[in-house]
This record gives sequence, structure tokens and C-alpha cells, in this order.
Amino acid sequence: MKDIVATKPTTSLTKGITLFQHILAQQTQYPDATGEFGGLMAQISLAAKLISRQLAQAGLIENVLGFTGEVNVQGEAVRHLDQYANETFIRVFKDTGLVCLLASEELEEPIALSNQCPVGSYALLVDPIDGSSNIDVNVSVASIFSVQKRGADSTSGLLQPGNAQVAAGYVLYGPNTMLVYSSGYGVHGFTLDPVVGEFLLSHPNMQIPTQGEYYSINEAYSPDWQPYVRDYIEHLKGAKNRGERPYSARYIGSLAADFHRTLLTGGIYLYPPTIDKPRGKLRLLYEAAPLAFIVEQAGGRASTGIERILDIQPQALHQRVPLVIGSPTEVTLAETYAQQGTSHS
Ligand code: P6P
Repeated sequence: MKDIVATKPTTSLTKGITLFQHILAQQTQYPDATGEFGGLMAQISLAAKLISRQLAQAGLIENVLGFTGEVNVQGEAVRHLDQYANETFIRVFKDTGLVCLLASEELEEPIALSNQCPVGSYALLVDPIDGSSNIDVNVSVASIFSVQKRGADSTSGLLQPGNAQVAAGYVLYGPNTMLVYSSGYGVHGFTLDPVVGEFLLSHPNMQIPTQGEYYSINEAYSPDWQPYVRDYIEHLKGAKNRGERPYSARYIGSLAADFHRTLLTGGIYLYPPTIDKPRGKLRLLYEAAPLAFIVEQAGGRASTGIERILDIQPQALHQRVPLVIGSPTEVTLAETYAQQGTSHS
């Protein structure tokens, strides 16, 4: 009988493989892998499928659209989907032993999901539904997640700079549902096949264009902007008059959707400080840091305009931070404006 020729292991970049196959293929690069990370990502994908299904029925079933009547730790009115998504992340991880601590935009303090929570065990930080004001008008929203190994700092062990993340990503609930993640070996996008119920690799090894065609910022706040932001945006608007490729403006008001477009087409997203929000609106640990991890893995940059997002040492769990993120060309120029502007002001 002919010898069975061992087939080459499926590479982790073959389109159509499942998320789990991808992680197993990548795991061969970790000699001491225990399989726990694969289990953790499988549960994130389960949460994503459950939330995607709930969103798809919005308007058809009760308690998906609209508000619960409660106010969360951020002082924001809680929408049914915020609550459902938060409870889903808790439910899929509770007592699995995969995640010891879960921090959420919807929870004032992290919650323990296992009895044991030693230093080095996995912790998950999530914005269960980001952009939830878009749900009732059927515009894309997302779950954003950050995976850490619990640190030894005095509080929860979660106040670690973004460069300590083990993995990060987001699930974008749009025309289709996409899970985009990185564990430090490139950025990979998976599209949910709702019939099969699997996330299948559709965007292997995503790389952000070095320069793009869109800038993304809420121009309604321009009277509040620091002078450098105004000067920088005016510079982008002048591209056509300088004989350069003109920019177009896009702003969905859903961070991960605006970021995902920027990742694919190139360009820049900015949420600078405003008078009402002197440190910006976006959260460091479960919004800016995970997206900064992704964009740097894809060849892009992320900063406050002054400081690299992944280097910031968090002081508080729900700390806000200004965000300038996208292609290296646009972000580097924005940082040049910021550094000049700051020295002038
Ligand atoms: P503004 C949604 O509430 C969010 O946190 C991000 O998803 C989005 O980019 C931003 O706020 C929109 O904020 O102030 O422009 O409405």
C-alpha cells in the first residue's frame, strides 16, 4: 500500500478556514501553547454569534431596540442591546476557567469569572456594544475586546499598558458580521457564515495602506478643537489644491466601523479632546488600546497625537484618551502638527 503522504499543515492564511483552525495553525508557533487561548477565542466568537443574531432580529422581537431605563457607570442610558451583549460575554465565560477577570464598559468594577485568578491568568476587557446609539437606526455597531494576562499591579491587575496585550480585536456587526483579531502575528479577518454558524477566514494578514483617502472626525466639534487639529484638517482639505489625491470625509459615529474602513482603505480617524471631554471620549483599555494593537500589527500607527497609545500606563479602568489612529502617513503628519501646536500653545 502506498505510504500516506503527510499533507502540509493547513497554513493559517488559507481563506475559508475556520477561526479555530486558524488559531490551531498559528499555535504551532507557540511551543508552550496550552490551547486555552483557542478556547478563549472560541467563546468570543460564540458571544459574537449570539449578539449578531439578536441584532438581526432588532425591530422584530421585544427588548432589542430602545432603552432599559437604567444608567450605566459612564452615566449613559443603557440600551437593551448594551445589557444583552454585556450579559452574553459574562455568560459565555462564567465558570469556563478560560477567563478569570472580565472588565466591561458597562461595569464599574471587573468581575471574577473563576474562583482562581492568579497573576498570569487570562483577563478580558470589553466594550460589549460600541456605537450603540446606531442600533435603533440600523447602522453598524461592534464589540471591541482586549486580552491580557493578569498583572500584579495593586488593583485588579488590569491597569497594564496596551503593549502588554496578549491579543485584541473587534466584531463588526455590519452588512455582514466580521471578527478581526491579532495575537501578535498579523491581523486576520473572519466573516460569519450564518448558515454554517462559523467565522471563516476572509481577510488574511490585513495591512493598512501607508496613505489613504478618508479622514474621519466629528466636524461638529471643530469650534472646540485644539488649534493643531483645525490646522491639520484644513491641510487635508487642501490636498486637491496642492495637486495631491483629494481626501473625502467619512464619520459613522461608530468607532470600530470608522476604524475598520480606515484599516481597509487607509486614512485617519481622530477623536481629539473637546471642551466637554478634555481627555477625549474614547476609553483607553477597551477601545483605544485594542484598536492600537490591531493597527500597529497592520503597519499603522496610533497615538494621542503626542504619546503612543500602547505605551500609556493606565491610571484608571475607565480612563479616557484622545485617539489619532490610521495610516502611517496621515498619523505621522498629525503628530507633527500636534507637537508643533503643543509647543506653540
Ligand atoms: P460623537 C460611540 O458612542 C462612540 O463611543 C464611538 O463608537 C464613536 O466613534 C464616538 O463615540 C462618537 O462620538 O461624540 O462623535 O457622537
